[in-house]
Amino acid sequence: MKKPVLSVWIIAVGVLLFVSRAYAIALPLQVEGYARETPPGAPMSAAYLSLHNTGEHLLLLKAVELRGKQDIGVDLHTTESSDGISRMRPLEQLAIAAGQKLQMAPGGVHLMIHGLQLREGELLPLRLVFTNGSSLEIEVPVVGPNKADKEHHHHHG
Ligand SMILES: [Cu+2]
Repeated sequence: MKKPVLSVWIIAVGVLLFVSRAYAIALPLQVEGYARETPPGAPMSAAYLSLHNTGEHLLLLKAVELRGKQDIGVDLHTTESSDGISRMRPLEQLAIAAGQKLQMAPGGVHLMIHGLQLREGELLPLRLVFTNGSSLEIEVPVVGPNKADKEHHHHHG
């Protein structure tokens, strides 16, 4: 009895692997963004992405990694205010609905980068990991504080 059950599982896992790999090749996501230069003496900085899901399925971003530096933490945060005080809260995952363009912004959803000094002009190599097993590698520019503000206003203008 056990052998047939096991072989069915192997086939099922094989099919799943094939499907997720095929899906990864055509991840329908347009990403833009920037990171802010780390202020002098600050232990962390933030990055903001715009994620446009051009596909027909919900995408769940579950992790962001800094490529080549696994000891550096990149956290998904959201900002909540209660009693006039805003606090950052970690997000387990970030949902991007089909057709939705999710815009991270100061005071909202953002990426928090710990343990790395970001300098204006650098490129930050990130890997976005999704719950369906696919991932996307991107690079975002590091901008200085004045430029980041201009960029922010530009997106909303
Ligand atoms: Cu944060």
